[in-house]
Parts: sequence; structure tokens; C-alpha cells
Amino acid sequence: MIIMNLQTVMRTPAVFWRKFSNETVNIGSTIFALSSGQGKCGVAVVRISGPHAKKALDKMTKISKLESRRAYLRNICHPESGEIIDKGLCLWFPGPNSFTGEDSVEFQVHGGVAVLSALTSALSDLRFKPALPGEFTRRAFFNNKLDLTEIEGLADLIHAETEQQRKQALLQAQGNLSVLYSSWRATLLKCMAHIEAYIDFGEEENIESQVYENCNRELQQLADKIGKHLKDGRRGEILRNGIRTVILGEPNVGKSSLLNRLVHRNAAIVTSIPGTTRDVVELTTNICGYPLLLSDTAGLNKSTDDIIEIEGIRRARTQASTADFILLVVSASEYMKTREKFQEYLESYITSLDLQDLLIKDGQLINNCMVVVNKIDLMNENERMELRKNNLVGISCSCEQGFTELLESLGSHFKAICGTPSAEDPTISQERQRNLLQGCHECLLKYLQIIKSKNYDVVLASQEIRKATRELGKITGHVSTEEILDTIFRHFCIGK
Ligand SMILES: Nc1nc2c(ncn2[C@@H]2O[C@H](COP(=O)(O)OP(=O)(O)OP(=O)(O)O)[C@@H](O)[C@H]2O)c(=O)[nH]1
Ligand SMILES: [Mg+2]
Repeated sequence: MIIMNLQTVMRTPAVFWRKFSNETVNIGSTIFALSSGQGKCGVAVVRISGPHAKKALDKMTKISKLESRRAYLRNICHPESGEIIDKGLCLWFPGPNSFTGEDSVEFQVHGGVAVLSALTSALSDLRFKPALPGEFTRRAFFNNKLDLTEIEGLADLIHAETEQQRKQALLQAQGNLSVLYSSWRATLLKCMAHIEAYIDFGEEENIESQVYENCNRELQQLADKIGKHLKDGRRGEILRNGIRTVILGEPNVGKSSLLNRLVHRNAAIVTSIPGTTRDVVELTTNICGYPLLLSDTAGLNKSTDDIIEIEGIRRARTQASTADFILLVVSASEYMKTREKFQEYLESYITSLDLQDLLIKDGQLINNCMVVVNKIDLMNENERMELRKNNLVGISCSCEQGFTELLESLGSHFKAICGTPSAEDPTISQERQRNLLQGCHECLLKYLQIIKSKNYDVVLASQEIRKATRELGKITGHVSTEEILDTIFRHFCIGK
């Protein structure tokens, strides 16, 4: 009885929905697109997918004994005139063992504008349709080749700009989130089926209350696992979107000089006049394989009455309040004037800039902040020794000193924020996944709460498990809507 129930639950929504959606995206046509980048290039890849894909090989090439997944170097000709378009590699991927799950063909030709124009016009003459952005991947989804988390991973892999982003995206594209969420969903479905069987047939069929208790134990464990997975400091999302890093400090300490060094160009204006920077200057860069959204900001000058500078300072504070990481710049020359111990100087520096609330927690500097002492070229060796003793990173933007240590230290901070992508510990990489997972978690907690109360209604309580299963199913696409799909596939280019 329990097994029958489980199968019914597993079958219904996903299959129905996929069948419905297949019809709405006109899966029956044969499509083509340039899958390599636009513009002149050595080799261009044109991909064809759909029930008539093989026609391209039959009508445009002479391959006597066609074998799947083998590269043939052949003349590729117009299907009607027979004129040679180019000589290139031809590959045949019969469905379902292709990327889309459909019959597919790939032509690798010379990447010239005229070659590609002649080839695509020949494919149009075969009544194939130009693919829409993401249409190949959409077909792969409908043919159960990839689930939504894998598709998101694939899109991220295409957009990845740094090594760590690539690693995270690749793991996700290979299914590490998919496996995790599918196993959680299977647990939910099993528990739901067992509980429903217990509700329906508990007394007549002698289903022991042990079964019900075991389910509740499993659901509690699952809620704990999901809760832990959610408490990840958003490391996957930060890695995917870039670590929002804000350079803060007094006027003239060298914030813009530091930004310019980190992005390897003179992006921000540097002058000896305090209050040079007003607007937030935001740039992207790659540090130790981690992506950064780096912002240079106005110097925090409390005594100014210049309205432009005041607005700049307000923007600097706003930017800092939502940052993932703060680089607090101190000037070595200013510090040396005070003759204080560095720790005391730092405390009064933070207080004078009104940054205590942002940077100090339980009397300590927050983890997501790093102090950098600039202008060490103005220090003598003893003073520099003092910095090293205090484990402080000293740099000189003018003389390019201390940057190896600075980058090393930044690398370890970023590793602490984003972690190192690993197969054993998959991370949430998008807000969409987090929101749905949170929804699932809340339903589970609600269920566990209800069953603690006296004389509760099991039927009503079990609705929460059903809702939790739905939310989890939306992450992978077992349960979905066109709206979700459109948002995801929008991030793909034509030819993918
Ligand atoms: N000696 C020395 N001077 C530096 C160093 N870095 C920057 N400077 C000088 O310090 C002055 C201020 O540099 P900026 O980079 O504009 O400083 P800032 O913190 O952006 O200043 P504001 O935008 O006004 O807040 C310029 O004259 C720089 O040439 C350094 O490492 N050593
Ligand atoms: Mg500046």
C-alpha cells in the first residue's frame, strides 16, 4: 500500500507539467544556431538539433557510413545547388545521447562572415529554424538531460570570469546541487507517502505508528540539514555575484591610488588635494581567483561643509553598509605623527571616522574588514618592523611595495568569505534557490511545530510536507512555471 502511494505522488505533477510545456515551446521543430562566439574566428561551430537534424548531413555532405560521435572532414555543400560552402568537420549525435536529447548535428567550419552566412542560409533552405536564446538548453531540460540547478550552473560557467567562479559553476553544472536537492525531495516524498498511508490505512492495515514516528525523525533530520545548508554566510552567492568590497578611510590616505593598483589602471583621479574623490568609483577585478566589485569612495572628512563632499561621504557610508568586505586604509605618515601604539591609533581612527558601529563587534574588528597601512615608503625600517610585529599589511602605492603580502592576505580573507567550491559541500549560488529552500524549510518547521501540539490534525499537518516538497521541486524544476523558466533561460545566448 505504501509503495503504491509513493509512486502516485512521484509521478503526477512533474510529468504532467513537462508534457504541457513541451507543447508550448514547439519542441517538434529542427533548429540551428552558431554556437561559438560572434565575429571572425579560426573555427566556428554551428549546431543543429531536432527530428530532421540528420537531413543536414544527408543533403549537404557525402558521408557513406555515418557513425555517431565521429568527426568527418568533408566538403559541406548547399543542399539544392550543390555548391561547396566550405570544408569542415561534421559530427552526428543521435538522440537521446546528445546535449539536447534530440538528434543533433555539428558543423565546424572556418569562422568567416561569408562562410557562416552561406551555411545558415543553406540550413534555412532545409526549413530549419534559427534557435532562440537558450533554446538548445531549454530542449535539454524538457528531455530530462539537465535540471534547473544544472542549467543555472551551465549559464554561470559561460559567464564565469574567475577561477573560483568557474569551479563553483562547473560543480553545479555537473549536478552537485541537483543530487543533494533530489535526495532531499525523495526523502520528503517518501515521508509524505508513508504519512498518507498511515492516515488512510493506519488502523485497518495495521501500519504501525513506528512508521509514522520514523518519518517524523527523518523530517526533523532533514529540517536540520536544510537549516545548516541555509546558514552558509551566502558564500556561493557572493562568489557568483562578486565580493562587494569598499575602500574606506580618511581623505588623502591613498584610497584611489590603491584602487588603481588593484585594477591595474588609472581609473580614479589621484591628487594631493584632500577630498579629491566624491562619487563612488566602482570597478570589477579578479584577486586570487575571486571576483571583486571594488568601490573607491570619498574620504570620510567630518569637518567639511562642502555639500558635494558631504554627499560623497553619505554615498561612501551607504556603500559600506551593504559591503561584503571593507578595506580600511590608514596613512603611515598620519600614524607616525601621533607616536601612539598602532592599536590605540586604529581605535581612535575608527572612532574619529564614526565607523565603530560598522567595523567593531564585541570590542574586536569584524572579520570582514582588513586594515591596510599605505605610504610605508615614508617609514624607516624600525617603523616597518613595528607594523610587521602587529601583523599589519603595509604597502606603498607610489613605490608598489607590499603588494605580494596584500594580495596573499586578501586571498585568505576571500577564501574565508566564499570558501573553496567543493563537491562534498555544495553551496547555494542564487537567491532563487535560497528563497525556495527557505520556503521549504519554513514548511518543514511548521509541520514539526504542529506535531508537537496536543490533539493535532495529521491531515492538516501533512499539508505542510506537501508544500515543502513543492518548494524544493521548484528549485530543480520537478515542479515549475513558465515564469521561472523564462527567467533562467534569458541568461543564455543564442546557440546554447
Ligand atoms: N608617499 C606616498 N604617497 C602616496 C602613496 N599613495 C598615494 N600617495 C599620495 O597621496 C595623495 C592622495 O592619494 P589619493 O589616492 O588621491 O588618496 P585618497 O585617499 O583617494 O584621497 P581622497 O580621494 O581625497 O579621499 C596623492 O598625492 C598620492 O600621490 C604612497 O604609497 N606613498
Ligand atoms: Mg580618492
